[in-house]
Amino acid sequence: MIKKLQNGFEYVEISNKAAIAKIALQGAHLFHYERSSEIPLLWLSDASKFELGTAIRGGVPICWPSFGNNNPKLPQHGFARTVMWQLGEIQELDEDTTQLRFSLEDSKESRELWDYKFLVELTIRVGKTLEMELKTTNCDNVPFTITQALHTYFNVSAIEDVTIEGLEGKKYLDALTLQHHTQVDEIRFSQEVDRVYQGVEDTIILKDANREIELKNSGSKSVVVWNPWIDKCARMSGMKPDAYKEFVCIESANAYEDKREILPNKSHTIHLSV
Ligand code: TA6
Repeated sequence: MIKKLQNGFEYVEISNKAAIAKIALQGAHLFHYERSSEIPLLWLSDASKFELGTAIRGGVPICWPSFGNNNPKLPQHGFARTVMWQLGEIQELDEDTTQLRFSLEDSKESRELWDYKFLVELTIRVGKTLEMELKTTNCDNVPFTITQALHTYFNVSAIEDVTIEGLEGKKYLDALTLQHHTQVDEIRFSQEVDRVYQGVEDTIILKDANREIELKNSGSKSVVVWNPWIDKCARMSGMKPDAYKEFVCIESANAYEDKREILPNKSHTIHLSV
């Protein structure tokens, strides 16, 4: 079940009647999910590196214990996506659904960056639906606060044909201008978009030229919508210059004011079903 690339990079490959998936042990990073007789749901850069210590460009990077770069002691989007996770149980729940569990605990290295004891568990169910549950448990004797995101890159046929519905009326921070706005209509793309929506509880619909994708989140009231467009895409690592045409990120998050304080021996779970 565990495969290795020539450079030793390890991943798990899952195949059942409903779907196939590939998950790297580094970052418990789901980088491929494809339902039977459909095109892949997740986008993966063909310029992405599969090297230890470098986040894969695409799929679902786990941003944890921080989203963005608000904590100067931590790398952008935290350290969870570039460290090795433990692969736990793999269960065939039925012929259409495989469940995998990954875990990450604090270490001497992690405590030098973020001085708390923790257990993070990722459960992925691969089937006709993709489900991801990211559970953080505070194993320390003091409270800690996290921000996090399932930073999902969705494969689209052409970004200019994409609309995102379900965020109408929601307030958002424009990360490019640091201004706050309210979303009026569905979201369309004709320039760089980097927005953190708050108060989100509804289903989000990604409409592409040839399919509609419904996202349902729980444990999360913030959603990040991002496409780098031309100039930022040209500056991004692991991306070819025209990659911006092929994906949009809709990220199930606890970001900015949706940060979560977790008390000792308590947990918080963010859940995505798509
Ligand atoms: O989620 C949007 C964002 O914060 C963008 O600002 C952009 O930086 C993107 O994440 C990718 O970040 P990364 O660290 O993966 O290059």
